[in-house]
Amino acid sequence: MENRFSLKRRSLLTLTGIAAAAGLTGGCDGVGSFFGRMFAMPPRDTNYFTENKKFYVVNYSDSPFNVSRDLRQDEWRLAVKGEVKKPLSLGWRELLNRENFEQISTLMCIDTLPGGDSLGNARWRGISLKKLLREAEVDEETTRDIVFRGADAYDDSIPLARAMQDDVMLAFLMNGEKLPKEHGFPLRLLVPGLYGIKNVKWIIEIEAYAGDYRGYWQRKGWTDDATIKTFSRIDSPGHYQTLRGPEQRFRGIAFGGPNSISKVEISLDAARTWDSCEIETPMSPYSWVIWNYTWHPHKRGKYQVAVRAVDSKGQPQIAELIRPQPAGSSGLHTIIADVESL
Ligand SMILES: Nc1nc2c(c(=O)[nH]1)N[C@H]1C(S)=C(S)[C@@H](COP(=O)(O)O)O[C@H]1N2
Ligand SMILES: [Mo]
Repeated sequence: MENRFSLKRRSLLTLTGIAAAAGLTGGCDGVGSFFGRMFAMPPRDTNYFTENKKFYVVNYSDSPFNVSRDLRQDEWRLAVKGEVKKPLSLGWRELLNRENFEQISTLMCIDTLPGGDSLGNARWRGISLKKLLREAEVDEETTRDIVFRGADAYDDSIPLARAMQDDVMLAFLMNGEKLPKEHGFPLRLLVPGLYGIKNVKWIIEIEAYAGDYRGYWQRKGWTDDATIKTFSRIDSPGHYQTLRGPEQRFRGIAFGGPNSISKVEISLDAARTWDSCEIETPMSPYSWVIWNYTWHPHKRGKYQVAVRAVDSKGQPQIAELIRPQPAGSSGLHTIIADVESL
C-alpha cells in the first residue's frame, strides 16, 4: 500500500498479490474501483457473516506488541480508572461471570477505498460498557471522553455520551468462538457505526478522562469523530470478467455505518441512469446488507457499472471521490462488465 500512513493489514495478501503480479503500485485496497485498471478481477463471495479466519486484520505498524504471543488469559486484567468513584480491576473469570449480550455488527477500517475489502460482519458477544462504567460510578459531570488502551500501547477514545449507549460492547466472543488473538483477545471494543480505529483491541485499561483525548490516529491527523460513511460494493461479477448469456446477476454489499440501508441502486451506463436493486433483510441494524440485481443485456460490449446506496435516514452515499485520510473515503465503486455473447 502507499506509505501515506502506516496501517498494516493482513487482508491485503489476496488482492495485493494480484496487483503486485500485474506490476502495479499505489492503493491496494479497492482494486478495480477507480484506478481504471485493465486487468480482470475475480468475483468475490458475498456472505452475510464473515468467517473469523477471513476477517480483515489491521494493526498500527510500529506496535511493540507481538500478537503472535498470547496475552495470557490468567494474567490479563482490565483496569477501569480515572474520573470514577470506584476504580475496578477485572480478570478473565470475572469478565465471564458478568451479564453479557450478543450483537451482530459490521466493522470497517477507515482506510477502506471504494469497493475495498477492509470490512467484515460478525456476531459478537460481550459485556455492556455502560454497565461497567455505571458500576465504577463514573463521574458524568467531569468526564468528557472514555479512553481505551490496548496491550500494544494503542489508544483511542469515544465521547462519554457515545460510551453510555446500549450498543457499545466489550466483546470476548466472535462468531461463537473465543475472540481470536489477531482480533483482540481477550477483550476488544465495538462501537457500531464508528470506523475501526475506535474499536480498540487487547484492552487492558479504560479511563474516564476529563478532557478531549487524542488517540493514536488523531495524533497523526486522523478524525476523532470517525463516523462511518455509507459504502457499497459490487462483489460479482468481477471487474472485466467475461460474461456470456442473456441473464446476468449482480450481487454485493452496502453498509450505512451508524444507520441501516434503505436503498441500493445500480447503473449500467456509467452513472447516467439508475435502477433499484433488491435488498436482503439484515439480521441487525448495525450490519451491512446484501443486494442483488438481475440484468438482461441487449447487446455485447463493455459496460461501466456503478453502485450507490441510500441510508435509512435518506442520506445518499457520497459520490465524490475522496481519499481515506483524514475522515474516511467516499466515491462509488465502479467496474467494467464485459458482455462477450448474449
Ligand atoms: N490495540 C489496537 N487496537 C486496534 C488497532 C491496533 O493497531 N491496536 N487497530 C485499529 C484499526 S485501524 C482497525 S481497522 C481495527 C481492526 O480490527 P480487526 O483487525 O479485528 O479487523 O482495529 C482497531 N483497533
Ligand atoms: Mo482501521
